[in-house]
Amino acid sequence: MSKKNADKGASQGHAPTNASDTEVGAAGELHQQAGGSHPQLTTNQGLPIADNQNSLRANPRGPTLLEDFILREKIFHFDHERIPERVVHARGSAAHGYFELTESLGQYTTAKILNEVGVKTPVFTRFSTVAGGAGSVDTPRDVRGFAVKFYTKEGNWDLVGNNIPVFFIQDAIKFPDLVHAVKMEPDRGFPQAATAHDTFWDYMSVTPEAMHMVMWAMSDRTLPRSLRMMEGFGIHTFRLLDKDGKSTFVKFHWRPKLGLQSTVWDEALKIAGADPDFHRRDLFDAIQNGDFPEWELAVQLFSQEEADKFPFDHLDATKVIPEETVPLKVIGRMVLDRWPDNFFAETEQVAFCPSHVVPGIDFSNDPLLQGRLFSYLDTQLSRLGSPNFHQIPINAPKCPFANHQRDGHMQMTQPKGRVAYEPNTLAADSPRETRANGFHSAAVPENGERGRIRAESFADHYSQARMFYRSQTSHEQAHMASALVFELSKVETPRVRTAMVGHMRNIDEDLARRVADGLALDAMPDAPPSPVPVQDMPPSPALQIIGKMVPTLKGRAIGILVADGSDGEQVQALKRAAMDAGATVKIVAPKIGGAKLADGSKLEADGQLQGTPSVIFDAVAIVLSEEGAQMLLKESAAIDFASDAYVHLKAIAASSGAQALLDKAGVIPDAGVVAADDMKDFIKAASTRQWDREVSVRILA
Ligand code: HDE
Repeated sequence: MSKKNADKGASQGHAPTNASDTEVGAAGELHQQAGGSHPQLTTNQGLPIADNQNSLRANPRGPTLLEDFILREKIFHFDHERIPERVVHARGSAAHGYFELTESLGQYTTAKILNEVGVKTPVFTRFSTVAGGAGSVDTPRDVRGFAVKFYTKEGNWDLVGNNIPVFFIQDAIKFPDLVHAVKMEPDRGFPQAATAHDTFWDYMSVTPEAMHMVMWAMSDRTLPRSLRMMEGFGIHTFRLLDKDGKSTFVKFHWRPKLGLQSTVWDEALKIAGADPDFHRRDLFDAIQNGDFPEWELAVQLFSQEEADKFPFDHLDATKVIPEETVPLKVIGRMVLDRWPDNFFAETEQVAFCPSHVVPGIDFSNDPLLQGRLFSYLDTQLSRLGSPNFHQIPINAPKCPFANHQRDGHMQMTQPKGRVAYEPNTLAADSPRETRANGFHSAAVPENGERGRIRAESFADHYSQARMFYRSQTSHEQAHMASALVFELSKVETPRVRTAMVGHMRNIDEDLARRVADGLALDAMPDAPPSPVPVQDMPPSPALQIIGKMVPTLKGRAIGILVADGSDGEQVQALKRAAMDAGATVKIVAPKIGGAKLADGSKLEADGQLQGTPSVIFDAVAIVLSEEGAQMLLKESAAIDFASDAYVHLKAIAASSGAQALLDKAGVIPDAGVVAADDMKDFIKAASTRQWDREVSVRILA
């Protein structure tokens, strides 16, 4: 038990025992105890437990007795430890922190959190993948959830967004179909956490409104290097309301301080094997090291009159409002500075609901958002088991809250008095509605015909998909085409493959040709008719990743491979230069105990070579003597270390002794392959990826 937890236990009022550090139990087991005073182990009723190792038996080798209530209580509780995982976004990692407003939106909204500059509001932020189960890996090709709970003075505000600013569908009624299509196929129970299968692409092929999001999903946005290097988006248009009830439309954007960065697909696949918890560990390590992840919060503000002039509908969640049309205004920052004490109590039990807003923030008529307003509250009941889930500490507002709702499973409060209704004349101190500062919905006129209708302004499914594709760098376009080829190559039904290529023709003929070629289609399929002409919108370079990557070593990790005979001074110089530039550094050696350096000293390793491949680093240094390199030629993990770093477009610094290993790994000198004593070049090359190398290591579509 850590000192911190031991202190907590002691403060719960248990009398400490005088346990020695090692005790011998009746059956001869050794009971190792951490130093310090231990609180008494008890049942859930507070009964001190004398023996936690042996159940109650009829005789030493006889049957266990039903009477053993201590055994039964322990096993009973264990049997019920799991709760249903989230139906989507089951796999997630979260952290505490704060939001600080830097620029007031007082002109547009009464929401205190958007008025009080400099005030720090506590937040809890959960990042997630969408399709996989709670135990799935961190790095599939998938959208990432980006959900922030602000514990404001006026109640909890949940901004439940994603790392992509658009969505697959325009209406919530399609969501169960979409999710059923992407999840593992129901008859066979696979694939886990993957879009590369028939049902997903079949559904896409008959859902033209998804095409813009398909482009984003096939881009490097779905392969984030770190949760700290992703943008976040509220997606929908929301409203801000001022004190007179005047409303302004708003879109919310999170922008990471470390800039955007992604992995390459082959790397993401290999990370999944090397470290299934890659993103969770990265977030944990950063926070534990005091390297607190940070994002800017920015808004796009626009009026109804401006919205009316957009060549798309601002209520359609499959559309972005280009930054070039409505610029981003930075209004604050979020810093995550504390890892949860307990994963289940906080990260698993946190319940986000887009319907959690505060006075001064309201919804738009986006039909996707409107459906979400029901779904999240509803799903928490099956997940958390009680309408009182708001009382779980991670979900409870940090401001006072009071009403006349009563009872229900797992009610934790004990309301006093005879009055549980409002209005009343009996209880002078009972909670009352307050018009002045209470929540008001936007008073907007509604007219038109009732019906199951999709507005005509929602009919353009291809123009923004085209804009997104054409806004990318040539490297990113090649990644998108290759991703489509990979995904559709996993599809067994030829019709689905060709139908998707047909949709691509409406987006970009060159893209369609590249994908058709990658699939070896005999003929170009027809493009499906588009209900409206596809427009050539001006490109938006803000939609790139490579364009937005910050060349820095901050938040990045460097691995230095050493073996017996390595030059210690060279290793230390590289380590210092990388750390000075903000990187974390790990020494990797064939044995965890370390390597015996050229000067006879020993250098301890942070990771053993076979379990610490280069895929978990952003750049590597290989510091070997000639003998060391000869020895490692027989170790495939060493060859992979060099060749993976090379094909994943990472900088490699190498000692002259390492040449034999580089040769065997197929590393060909280029701007990113530098001498180990060339610190400046290494730091520069390590701060980015060697995109130009890609054509020589991979056949892209
Ligand atoms: Fe969600 N979504 N969603 N979603 N969503 C859930 O709520 C739903 C959508 C998002 O870390 C569920 O608590 C519907 C868009 C995040 O706990 C569920 C529709 C966006 C998370 C649900 C959408 C999101 C969820 C499952 C279509 C980006 C994880 C568990 C109308 C703006 C939150 C839960 C966390 C989770 C429903 C579409 C983001 C079932 C019906 C669009 C980040 O209620």
